[in-house]
Amino acid sequence: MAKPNKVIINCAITGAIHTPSMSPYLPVTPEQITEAAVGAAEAGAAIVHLHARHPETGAPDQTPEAFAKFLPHIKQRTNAVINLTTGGAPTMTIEERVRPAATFKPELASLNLGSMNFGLFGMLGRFGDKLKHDWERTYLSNKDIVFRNTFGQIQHILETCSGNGTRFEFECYDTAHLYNLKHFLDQGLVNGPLFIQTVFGLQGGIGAHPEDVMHMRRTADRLFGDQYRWSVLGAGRNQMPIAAMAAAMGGGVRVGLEDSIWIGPGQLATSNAEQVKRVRQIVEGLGLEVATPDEARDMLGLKG
Ligand code: KMH
Ligand code: ZN
Repeated sequence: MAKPNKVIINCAITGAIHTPSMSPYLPVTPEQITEAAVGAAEAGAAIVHLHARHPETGAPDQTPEAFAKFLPHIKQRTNAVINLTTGGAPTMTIEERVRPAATFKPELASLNLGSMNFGLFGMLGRFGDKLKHDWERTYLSNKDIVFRNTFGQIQHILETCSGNGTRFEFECYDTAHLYNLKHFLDQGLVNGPLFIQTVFGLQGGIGAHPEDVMHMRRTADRLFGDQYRWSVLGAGRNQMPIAAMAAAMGGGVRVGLEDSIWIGPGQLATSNAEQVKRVRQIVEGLGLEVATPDEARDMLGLKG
């Protein structure tokens, strides 16, 4: 892994996993997404990872028009690095998924490094009787979701976005995904510094045990040496423990309501900023410094 530096906080504002009935604090409208992103940046997030949603139903919406309703406002009000999803929702086609990044040419876009089962139904037990919209029940009941990210699809996203100067948050949900990324490095389709987001605790991906974290880290070290920047994302209750572990080992951290709607056991986070402040306390409590957006740009080789 590249030399430890300041800690990059990345905040994933709303995503496509949680649904509006689960938390009244999940940003859904363009105004809510804007305020949440600005609040996260003011609290210390150097990067904001963005999805869009339908303003009335809260369903994931990957149309460039939906992103256009908040992107200019976030850019105007913060210096945070804009990171657009190419994952969208696991039910979307690859062509739908790539359109926002292809249209807006952001500094960063997510790129998912392999196909996997995607167990959204794990949340039904807790929220089933609280779901207000039909689409939420259909979405969360589906036990057959495969999040498709074939080699051809990954290459398509790389080729579509790289020419725009967009670099990537490489999302790796298991060790095989690190090897897939190595394949693209060997092919010359990606180059360092790679920003590797290792994802823990999603049903269908690697678990969230400290041994899992260590295994991903060791594998990435062996495959990429000093050509990468490591970051972690722990789903749900794993968010803060895994962030603390990675920060202590020189990694970056991702928080945000996309990945967890919680701030403590049984306690909903009331904003993205609340999670950013919490992780910032952890980072600074370890005697580490949080990176500014420009420091993050420098560390990740972004176009600025
Ligand atoms: N929701 C995260 C676990 C993407 O946007 O490309 C994965 C994610 C996918 O952020
Ligand atoms: Zn995302």
